[in-house]
Amino acid sequence: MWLAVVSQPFDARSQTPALRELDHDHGEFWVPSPWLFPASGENLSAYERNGIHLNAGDGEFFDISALTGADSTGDGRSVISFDITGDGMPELLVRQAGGGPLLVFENLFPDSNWLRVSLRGSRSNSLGIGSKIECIVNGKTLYRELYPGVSFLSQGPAAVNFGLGDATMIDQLIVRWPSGEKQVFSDVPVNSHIQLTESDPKVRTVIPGKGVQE
Ligand SMILES: [Ca+2]
Repeated sequence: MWLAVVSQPFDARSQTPALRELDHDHGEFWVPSPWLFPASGENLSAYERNGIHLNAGDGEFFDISALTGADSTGDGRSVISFDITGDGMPELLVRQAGGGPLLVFENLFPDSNWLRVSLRGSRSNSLGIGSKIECIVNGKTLYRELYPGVSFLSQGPAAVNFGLGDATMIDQLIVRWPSGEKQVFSDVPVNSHIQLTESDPKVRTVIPGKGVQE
């Protein structure tokens, strides 16, 4: 397949005609301006389907693309996770160049216990970006790294989520800050959004609409 799309013209109204006759039988197409692309119905990835895999937790991953309906043929460009519904289970937001500008996949997995962690640096950067967080629960260690800018032209919240299954207690939460400081927290409530501050042993909770509780 051959294609061409004019990139970043100085005038958004400008259009460039096709440079030669197109071979539509072999999938060639021409979009005269990038601003017209979403409405053109064309597809840069040749209708390749998006994929999503479920971590079984034992080293295996299951392809649940079709099962979840996430196998869109749109030109996916970025994906972030964020709990829109406020139940602790993160949704997926997929931004596409074609096939619909934005898809939101609500998390309908069975209810599970969870923990959301946001950070405030004192010696490190203010949002703790770059921190490594370990959550030890039921003898298993879950790893997260706080990097909200994870996808093309998109950014998720500066927080990490842990799915805890049926565990009602966290054995330990370990934060390794970019400054090199390591903190260990042992009294962490489940099913809550907590905020941890560098060099401060206090675990604060974040209540939607009310902010950080001391
Ligand atoms: Ca949710």
